[in-house]
Amino acid sequence: MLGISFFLCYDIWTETDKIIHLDRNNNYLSKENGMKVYITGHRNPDLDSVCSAYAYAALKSKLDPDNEYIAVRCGHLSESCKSILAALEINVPPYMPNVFPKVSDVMIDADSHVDIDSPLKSLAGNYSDSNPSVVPIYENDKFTGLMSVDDIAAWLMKELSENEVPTHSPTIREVMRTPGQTLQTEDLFEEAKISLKASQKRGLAVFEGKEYKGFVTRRCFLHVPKYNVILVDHNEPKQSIKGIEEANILEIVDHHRLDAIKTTLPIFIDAEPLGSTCTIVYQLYLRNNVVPDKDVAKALLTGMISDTLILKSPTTTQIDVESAKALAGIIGVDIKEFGSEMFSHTQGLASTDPETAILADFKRYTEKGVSIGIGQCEVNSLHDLEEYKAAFLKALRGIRKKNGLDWAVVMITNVISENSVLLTTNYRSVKHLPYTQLEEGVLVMPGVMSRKKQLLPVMLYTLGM
Ligand SMILES: [Mn+2]
Repeated sequence: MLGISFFLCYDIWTETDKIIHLDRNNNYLSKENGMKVYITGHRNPDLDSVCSAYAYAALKSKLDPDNEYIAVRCGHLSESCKSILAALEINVPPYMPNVFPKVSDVMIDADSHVDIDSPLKSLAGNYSDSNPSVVPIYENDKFTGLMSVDDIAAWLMKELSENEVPTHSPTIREVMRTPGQTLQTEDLFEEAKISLKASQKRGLAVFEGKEYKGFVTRRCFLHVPKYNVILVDHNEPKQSIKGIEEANILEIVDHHRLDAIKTTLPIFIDAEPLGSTCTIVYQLYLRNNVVPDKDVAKALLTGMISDTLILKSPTTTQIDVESAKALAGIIGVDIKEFGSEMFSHTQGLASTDPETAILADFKRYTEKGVSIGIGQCEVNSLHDLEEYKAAFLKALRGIRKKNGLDWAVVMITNVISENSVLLTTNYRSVKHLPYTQLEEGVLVMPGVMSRKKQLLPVMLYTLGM
């Protein structure tokens, strides 16, 4: 399937009747088999990433039923994300670690069952039709190995070296030689290609675990298959699914700064400085006159509420507010109640591993030769801060050291009361921060909710003091 879609893309340059192009609804038109398109958010996926991937896959499937749109996530979810998605009964996109081409993308599924005790000549039909270089052979319906044309030639040459003509018509068992090495469906295309070359065999059998799945021949490796991918909630290749450099990027829908990968073909990009990617996806529903169903609306509102901290973060725009209202209407909920309910499933920080919690959303910046790291954790109450603050400060010092940072901080944001507490390592600029210090390493930041719009600029400013 992937091989086919690769050729279709390639055909843009060669055959106009097989062209894939975008129609006015951004559908990929092809007259051939449907292609598989994977929609993924960034690594360390957050709610906006998984929800926008899910909702956009639903929209694309509706607009373009000829192709298959599959939402995936390229990383593992935090415990908080997991419990929120579970509580809201939102479908979690399956985990897909990479888009490197694999053996499963080029292997041939064998549908014919040739038994090892059948006469060799029973294959005469196969050879007159298609000239297979290998044929999968079974014994009592269990795969035993691949018989290659080399096996037949070797048997024949041995016969001819001893007799004028072959003495008898052999069975496959007599002709077939010992099986060679095998491959796994998940093996990488490039590595499998090298294995096959080195094996001197014409084909290798492919297994998934212990189960026989098909085989590959040298012909399978003539063209590199490419995965088709749509990126949501990110555009930088280093934040994307592994192997993205080798994939076809078909679209980008995002609300971050642009540092995208170079593409071969013109692509659809919707990058807008809105509060969440889910808001952009909702705008795409509107533009295409599609009303999201309740499940999709719930996912979209979840991503929006999560990225904008219940529409309170300074990244929130009027479009986010209006979109959230419309979605809340579809679901039949009150935004504030929905948000509080959602964040009530966030894991309390006292029960988490401090390092994991800080690194779950940790961004690094280098400015004026100073390297800083800022983590952010969202909570719905700061009443239990006493219980975990010492452990968090200790973890923060460890993170600073391990990552060679000059200054490491974590902002713990109460999304309900719209305040944050800043935990910080010892650094000379701490005394210049315009926040009240409660005790060493602990500062209160009333009204501060955004790392990129509020805290980061202040921290960068103090570096020059
Ligand atoms: Mn986002």
